[in-house]
Order: sequence, then C-alpha cells, then structure tokens
Amino acid sequence: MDGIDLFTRFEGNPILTPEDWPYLANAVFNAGAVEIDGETVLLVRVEDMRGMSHLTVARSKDGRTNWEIDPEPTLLPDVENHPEEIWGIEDPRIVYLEEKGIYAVTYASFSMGGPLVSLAMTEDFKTFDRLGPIMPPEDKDASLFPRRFNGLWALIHRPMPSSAGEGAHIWISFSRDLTHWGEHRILLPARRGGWWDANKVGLGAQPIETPEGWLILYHGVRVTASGSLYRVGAALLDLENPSRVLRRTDQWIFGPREPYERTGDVPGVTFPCGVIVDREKDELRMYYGAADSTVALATAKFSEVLDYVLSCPEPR
Ligand code: M1P
Repeated sequence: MDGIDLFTRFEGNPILTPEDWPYLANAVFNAGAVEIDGETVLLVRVEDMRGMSHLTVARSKDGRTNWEIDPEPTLLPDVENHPEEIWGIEDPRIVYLEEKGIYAVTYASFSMGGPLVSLAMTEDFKTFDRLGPIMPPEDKDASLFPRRFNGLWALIHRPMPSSAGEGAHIWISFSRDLTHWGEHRILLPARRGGWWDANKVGLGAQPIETPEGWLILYHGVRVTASGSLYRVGAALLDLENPSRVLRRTDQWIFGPREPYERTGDVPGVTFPCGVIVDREKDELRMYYGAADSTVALATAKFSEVLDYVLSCPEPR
C-alpha cells in the first residue's frame, strides 16, 4: 500500500504520455486542472527535446479518456517580453477568480536566477495575459485562492532559501492587487529527521473550498540514498484565515508504487498540480505527474478524504 488507502489509480494510467502528443516531446507531466462547462481541461507541462518546458492544453469529456490535445504548444515561453521565462515555464496551477470572471494560472518560470512564480490570466485557455513574476527566485509550487480574504488575495508558494539544508517550507503571502505581495509567513514547514516530508514540501494542486476549511494537497520530499521520494499529504486551512492550519496528515496519503511512478526521467515522483471535485458524485480526481514523465489520475471519495484529514491532529 502506498499510504492511507484513500485513492484508487485509474486503470488506464498513465492517461497522457509523450507518445500521445501531436508533436515531439520528451515528457508530459505536472498538469494544472480545471472543469469548464463539464469538460476537464488540463494544462500540461511539456518538456521538449532541449529539456525546456512549455504548457499545452488537453481536454476530455469524462476527465479520463479520449483526450483532445492542442496540435501545437498552447503557452510557450515569451522570452522577448518576459526574459524570466528563458529556460521554460513549468508546473501550472489554475483557479477561477469569481470576482474577475477569469482563470488565474500560476506557474514556475525558469529564469537565469532560478525558478520564480509567474502569473497569467485567461478566459479561454487559448490566449493568455501575462502579469509577469510575482515572487522572485527561488520560488515555485504556487497557487492563488479563488477569492479574497478581508480584501486581500492570498498566494501559497514555496521559496527555496540558500539554507535549504534546514528544509524548504510552504509559505503564504497576501496582496491587494495581485502584483505587490507581503505579510509573508510560513504555512506548512517541512518536518525534520525521519519524516516522509522532512526535506522539502510544496503545494500540490490548487486549494479546494469546503465548509470545514480549505483542503490542500502537498508534496513532501524525503531524500534517500538513491534519490528523492515525492509523496502526497494533505492539510486543512481555516476558511476565512488561510494562514491558520487546522489539520495536517501525519502519514502520506499517496506515493510512488506503480512502475510508471517508479521508472521515468525522475523515478519515485508523484506530483499533483491539479484536482477536480465532482460534488454530485462525491469524487475527487487528482491529476499528477508520474516520475516526471507522464500524467496519471487517481480518484477518491471526496468526503472520505475530508473526513480523514479532519480526523488528523492539529499540527504541533
Ligand atoms: O523532479 C520532481 C519535481 O522537482 C521539482 O519540484 P520541487 O522543487 O517542488 O521539489 C520540480 O522541478 C517539479 O517540476 C518536479 O516534478
């Protein structure tokens, strides 16, 4: 078993591979996810044969099969106007900003100074309006929340300090205008020692609003003698004050087990960037990058995930 038995892998995994791609790609992984008019839209990180990434849309009616992939890259780095995108754009997370009637995509731009957090807006996943960098390097694994808190937008992200030997933690920051950010504080620290999330943590998918609080999935990294293991944990944040962590799972709830998760460009990686919740079916669909090579899907009963997280202790 790969942790608490909440998730079931889709039998057709991996759902997207480089072989499915309409053009040459080395790897397709770490996809943001959103549902639009009943259709699942994935914004997939595609690594080209130079090692640099861009983002391409794949759509499916059932979120599982018959993916229609844009014939060409959907969002390429725009180095002329955004030099920070010089070495590619990676790992998108998507939220719908109700107030603005627009989708916000946060992604990592691989700049000459290291990865940083960029923000773009789109209405249709065809054209994108770039707002540029919102967090300096090194910083990644970011998502906005879909609404404001006391007039402030909130961003979860993961700076990587030079003292990362001490652990790289998940932070939260706030802004009035989505451009200038402050009130930075640690939200979820990496645990130390033998913990599965001892060395590094980062946000997984976009936050999910529930009556009990914001459910977040995050990846926890443990460095081993033969590389890093990327597993998935969960936490619950206060509904009106998301800086407050109500619950955090002690155990990981998902991790590498299947051959396509254990073999690939980076073995031992399960890396969710997007979730879709079907509240009618009580289904949580988690889209994750497997071994930095393909996109895979695991589903869970949404209420069971929430009940499990609620049964976990308040963080110490
Ligand atoms: O190779 C695993 C992951 O490593 C990085 O994630 P993080 O810095 O959060 O540990 C990213 O490059 C990610 O894309 C990759 O899947």
